[in-house]
Amino acid sequence: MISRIDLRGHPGDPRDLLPRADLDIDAAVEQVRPICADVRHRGVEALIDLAERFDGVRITGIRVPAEALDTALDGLDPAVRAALEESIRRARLVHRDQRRTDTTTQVAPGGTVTERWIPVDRVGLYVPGGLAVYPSSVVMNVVPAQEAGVGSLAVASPPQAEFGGLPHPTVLAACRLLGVDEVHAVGGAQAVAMFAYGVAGCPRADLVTGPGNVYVAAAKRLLKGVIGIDAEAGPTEIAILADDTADPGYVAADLISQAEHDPAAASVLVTPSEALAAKVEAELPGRVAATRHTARVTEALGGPQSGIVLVDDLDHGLLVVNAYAAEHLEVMTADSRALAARVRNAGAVFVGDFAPVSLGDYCAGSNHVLPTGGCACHSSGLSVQSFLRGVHVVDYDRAALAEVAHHVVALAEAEDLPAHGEAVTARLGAEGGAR
Ligand code: HSO
Ligand code: ZN
Repeated sequence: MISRIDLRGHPGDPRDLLPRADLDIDAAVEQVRPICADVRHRGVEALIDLAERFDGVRITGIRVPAEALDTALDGLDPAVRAALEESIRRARLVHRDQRRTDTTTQVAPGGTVTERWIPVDRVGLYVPGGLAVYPSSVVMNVVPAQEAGVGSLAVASPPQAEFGGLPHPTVLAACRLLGVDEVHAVGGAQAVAMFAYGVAGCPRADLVTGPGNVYVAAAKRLLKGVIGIDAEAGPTEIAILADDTADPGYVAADLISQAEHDPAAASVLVTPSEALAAKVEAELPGRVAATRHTARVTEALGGPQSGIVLVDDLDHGLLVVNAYAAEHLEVMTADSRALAARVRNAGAVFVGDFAPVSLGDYCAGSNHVLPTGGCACHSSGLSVQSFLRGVHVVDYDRAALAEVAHHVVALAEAEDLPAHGEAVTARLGAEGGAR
């Protein structure tokens, strides 16, 4: 059901020995290139044709009417509505605290540098449809954008034949709850192209965020530069660092929870305890058989990207999870808090017995759009910061410029760029900046 990888006695860099899926985005780039070009040249007409080809539904326009958003919210199960409202409330609390204030640094008398945090003007958010219908991802993308102060926000999600060519109603209801009124029935790579180039009724955006399949990731790779992107999200990952104090039932349930997303999802347990490994192996088959998505889960747990990794001790385990840099890392050990504080590489860390990843997926207040594929060693999850640019505003008076002029001239000469120095001395006259 899940393989074992024995790293005991291998104290070195474990990176190449760890299970990991690789996603061939480059191959998909060639497939999406003509699609993106088509959207660029034919706009809405191309989007309508592509919807017929990929989503199997002929639509007459891309913009979702306001009444459809209202209808979707009216039809939403009250329990789901209450859950989404609580998810939004908690996410707002956390993301509001992420907002940065501008800082002004007095560098010298009369010389300041202010860092201004300016939200991007317009963001496109892609929300997948089909197999994966994630209103929670609408929350996780929209809340930080709104808290950052982004003025214009549009959502794209694939048209669904069974809903008359509209995106999935729970996605529409989530948009309506969040106050997003610009929603387009556009899916896949063509949605990224629509945001990058703009079409009639959907002006180009500065940034596109949101999860998606390999074609969405490929379109982001292709159009990066034309438009800003968040990340090329890969299949979801959970790593669990646990010792023999952990409850094997919790560990097994959590490994299964993320395996449920995708046959390519990764579930990895890192433990120094043979006893825990054996108990988790014993727990899995019954739980997998009893869960709704048995086939998907079985494939994910059995795949080369998943496994139980045996380590010498918790310090070794820490080395391994830091090398793995999981999207989600749970720590369930005798002193989870102290160990979690030593984690350096993970998209998000879940501490102790009562913080499963699925809490973070929906209702912890944390963001669930996180770096995958080892990118957690250099990247952060989605946050208010993802929607802001820091702009340095340089404000020096004459005296402050004069004081530092000779240094500018010296560096300009050293780089053989004398005109750089002259731009300074031209302002200071004969008495110049030399001091
Ligand atoms: N675990 C996914 C997010 C998600 N889970 C959405 C359920 N719905 C990636 O972090
Ligand atoms: Zn999840």
